[in-house]
Amino acid sequence: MAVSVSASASALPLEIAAEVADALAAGRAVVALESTIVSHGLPWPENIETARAVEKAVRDNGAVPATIAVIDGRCRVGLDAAAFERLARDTSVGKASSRDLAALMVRRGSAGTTVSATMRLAALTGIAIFATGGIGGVHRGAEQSFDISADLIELGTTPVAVVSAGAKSILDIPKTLEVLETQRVPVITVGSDEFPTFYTRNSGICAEQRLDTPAEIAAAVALHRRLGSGTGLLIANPIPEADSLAPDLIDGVIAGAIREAEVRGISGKAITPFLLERINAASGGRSLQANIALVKNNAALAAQIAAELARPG
Ligand code: PSU
Ligand code: MN
Repeated sequence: MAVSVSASASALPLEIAAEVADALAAGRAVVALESTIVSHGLPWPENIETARAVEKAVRDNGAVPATIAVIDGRCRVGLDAAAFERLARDTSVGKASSRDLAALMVRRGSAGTTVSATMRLAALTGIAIFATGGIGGVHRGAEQSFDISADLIELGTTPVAVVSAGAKSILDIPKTLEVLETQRVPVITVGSDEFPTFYTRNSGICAEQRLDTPAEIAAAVALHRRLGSGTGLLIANPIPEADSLAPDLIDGVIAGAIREAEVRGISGKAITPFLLERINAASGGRSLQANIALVKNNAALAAQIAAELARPG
C-alpha cells in the first residue's frame, strides 16, 4: 500500500509507502536507504540479506526505513519484499544516478538508485537523513578520465545528510574531500580525528570536523539547514574496530582491481560496480563481511540521528 505524491511533485510517479508517509506526517524519525548497493554493490544472496538487516538496524534504533528505488518507471520510497527481490536478483535492473531518473521513468525501467538519485528522491519526499555504505567520489586518475561521481555534485545541491563509512580507497580520497570543500559540504567525522576509508578507520587524513554523539550530529544537521546554504552534509562514520580490515590486505586487493579495470578498458558508470565485484571476489569474503557490518553500523547511527531530530523541542 502506498500513498500519493507531495504537491511539489504532483506529476512525478513518486510512491511513498504508507508506513513512511504516516511517519513523516506525524513527525517521526525516517531514514532513507539507497538501493544500488542491492542491485550492483553486493552479490546475491548477501545483497538481500544485507538490505533486510539494514532495515532492521534502522527500526531497532527508533526510525522507519525508506529504501528508495525505481521499479517499472515508478519512483518508490519504502519497498515491499517483491521490490527487494527484484532489485537483488533481476540482472536487467539498472543503476540510476539522479540524471538517469527522468528517462528511466519514461521507459518504465527499473533501477537501483545511487547516492545522488536517492538524495534527490529523499529530498522530494521530505526525508532529511540517509544511510549508505560508501559514497562515490573522485576516481583515481580523474585528471585524465574526468570521472567524478554525481554523488559529490548532489551533496553540493541537495540538503540531505548522508551517513557513510567515508569513501572507499578505490577513489582518490584527498581529491574527493577537496571537491566537497569547494562545494561547501560539511564533512563531519564521528568520534575520530581521521577521515575513514570504508574498510579501514584510518586514512592519515585529518578530519576537519569531529562530533561524537548522535545528539551533537543532529544539532549540526539542524543548524546547517538553518544556515540555508542548500548543501547536504557528509557524516563519515568509521567502521567498528572489530570489523575493520588490515590496510595492507585491502590496499593490495584494490590496486589489483584498478589495474584489471584499466586492462579491460572499463569506465563510466560500470567502473564502480566492477571494482566492488572484484574486491569482494578477491578478498575471500572478508571485505564482504566488513562491508555488511559497516552498512548496518551506518544505518543504526542514521536512525539515532533521525530520532534526535524528531524529538520535540
Ligand atoms: N561505493 C561503495 N558501494 C556502493 C557504491 C559506492 O562502496 O554500492 C555505489 C553507491 O550507490 C554510489 C555509487 O552512489 O556506487 C556511485 O557510483 P559512481 O561512482 O558511478 O557515481
Ligand atoms: Mn563516474
